[in-house]
Order: sequence, then structure tokens, then C-alpha cells
Amino acid sequence: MKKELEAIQAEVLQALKQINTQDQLESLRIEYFGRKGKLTDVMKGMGKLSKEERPIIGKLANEIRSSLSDAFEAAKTALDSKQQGQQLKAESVDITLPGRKPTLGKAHPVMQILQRIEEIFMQMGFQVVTGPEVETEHYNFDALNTPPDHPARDLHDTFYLTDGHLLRTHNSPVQIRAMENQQPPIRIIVPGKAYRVDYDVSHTPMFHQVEGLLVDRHVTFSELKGVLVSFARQMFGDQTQMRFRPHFFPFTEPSAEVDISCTVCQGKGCRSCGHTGWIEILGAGAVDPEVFRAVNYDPEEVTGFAFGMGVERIANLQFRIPDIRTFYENDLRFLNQF
Ligand code: 2NL
Repeated sequence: MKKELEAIQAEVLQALKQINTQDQLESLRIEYFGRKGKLTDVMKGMGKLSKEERPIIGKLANEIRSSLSDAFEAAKTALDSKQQGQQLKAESVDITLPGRKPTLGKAHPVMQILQRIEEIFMQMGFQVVTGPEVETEHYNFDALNTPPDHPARDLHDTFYLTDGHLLRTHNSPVQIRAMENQQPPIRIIVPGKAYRVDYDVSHTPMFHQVEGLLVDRHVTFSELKGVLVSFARQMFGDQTQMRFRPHFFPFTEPSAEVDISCTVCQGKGCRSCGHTGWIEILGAGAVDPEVFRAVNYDPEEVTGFAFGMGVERIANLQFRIPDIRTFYENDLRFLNQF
């Protein structure tokens, strides 16, 4: 039995040297120390020994058992640290690699143009004013001398909400509110969103407008012209020419549509300007006396001019985009170009 025990000890110590994983170690432990293990089997046979032999073999068995148990413990520790070393190596980070560049966002192309327009008018002394996008018929139409049967009021053109509310179809209502709240002189621009039932290459149901209003004593059409020419030359370049074509708006009299010399061909005529050399950029006029009466200004005392422009249209010209709907598809491949 002594020989058997010593043989087992040698066997186990030899086997431990071949162990590579925790699983192998555990199988080996079960093979010898488990309920049906080889060492356990030998120990079970101790009952058959004589009284004299039993304490000697028992002592030896306990010593072997305990020394093997220590050997297992040592093997386990060695495997643990080997495994940890491998894991650290596998998960190591190369701190000399360059970092990932954070992508910086920027203003939407329509906003870039809007900001530039604001900058130019602010520098000419205009204050930037904003107001509600949900309006009443009074502020959007009545106060702007737009009769009840005017086509602009049509359900097909205006987004009507409940309780007599609507989405403003232009930014003029903000200017009506500004006139109600302060006395002349007034020199403001109103940037922001407007809404119309319209959708094609040059119209989206939501679009951006900048309207401008100047009211004081003795304001004339020539000041309107001076302000607009100055704006156009700063926006489109020093060589830009401007022309006023007679037009009609309910809220201005006289009214004009305003063209600039084509930014593509410098007025020579090309496909962009329909071979006319001119491109329409805004509408303008002298404020109609009826509009002044609606805000309790005396048309005998003050005069003024107003204008309105579509921002997407200007962005279109500046960036040469054929279809303005692409501004609102939010395709980053498109937007990242600006
Ligand atoms: C256009 C034309 C225009 C105005 C807007 C205005 C506002 C008040 C009084 C008088 Cl409070 N007029 N606004 C005047 C003329 C033209 O816009 O084609 N916009 C895209």
C-alpha cells in the first residue's frame, strides 16, 4: 500500500507538469481526489490493514494527500498568472496609434446664407426681430391689406389650423406686431420660417424668409433702392447690377420685383437666367397707407418701405443647387459639401 501511495504521488506530480489549462487541472483532481478517484480508492482500502500498519500508512497517506493538494494549489496559481498574462497581452492597447478625429458639425447651408443676410442688414443698422409661426388671419392677411377673397388666402395655399389660426405664409405679421408695439422710427429685419402649400423644384412647404421694414418721416423709394443695392453688392459682389420691375403686392404701393444681374454669366445671358441676364431675388415696395392705418400710424406723418426675400432661393443662387428640396432631405453627402 505504501508503494501504491508513492506511485500515485509520482504519477500526479508527473501529470501536473503536463497541465496547460484549468480544465485539465480539474479533471486531474477528479481523477485522483474525486469520490471515485485513485487516491480515494487506495484510502478506502485502509480498513483492511492491521492495527500496527494503519497509523503508519494513515500518516503517510495524509502527508501525500496534503503535499499533492499543495502541488495542485501551486499549479492553479501558476496557470492563473499565465492566463492573466496572456489576457493582458491580447487586450493591450497601442497608445502610439493616432486618435480618432471628432467630426465637427456646422450650420446648415440655408442657415449659413440666412446668417450672412442678417449680418449685412445689421451692419446697415437694422435690428433682428422674430415672432410666432402660428398666427391669426388678422396678422397674416387683414392687417396687410389682403382682402378676404384674395387668392393667397385659398385653402390650397395656406395651412389653416383650428380656431382661426394658421401657419404664417410670410414673415410680415411679425412686422405688424413690431409696429403695434413701438413708434417710428423702425428699422428691422425678420428672419424665420414661413409655410405655404407648395412643393416642386423651387418650393418646399416650409421655407425661410427675411423680411425688412423701415418706417420714419420722409422715407422715399430711393432709400429702399440704396439699401437693396448695398445688400446685393455685399451678398453677390461689387459688380452686381439691380433692376426694379413694377409689380403688385396688397401691402405695398408702389411695388416692385427686384432682379440682380445673373451671378453665373454676369448679365450676358445663360441657361441659369433664361437668357435674360437677370435673376429675381426679392419683392419690395413703399408700405401701403392701409397697412399703416391697421397699426394706428398716421400715413400723413410717416412713410416706409418693406421687402421680402426667400432664403432658399438666395442659397440656390449662391451654391448653384438645381432643386431646393435637396436642402431638406438631410442627406449628409449633400450637406457636407457646404
Ligand atoms: C416677396 C415679397 C414682400 C413685403 C414683403 C411688407 C411687410 C409689411 C408691410 C409691407 Cl409689415 N410690406 N412686406 C413687402 C413687399 C414684398 O415680399 O416676394 N417675398 C418673397
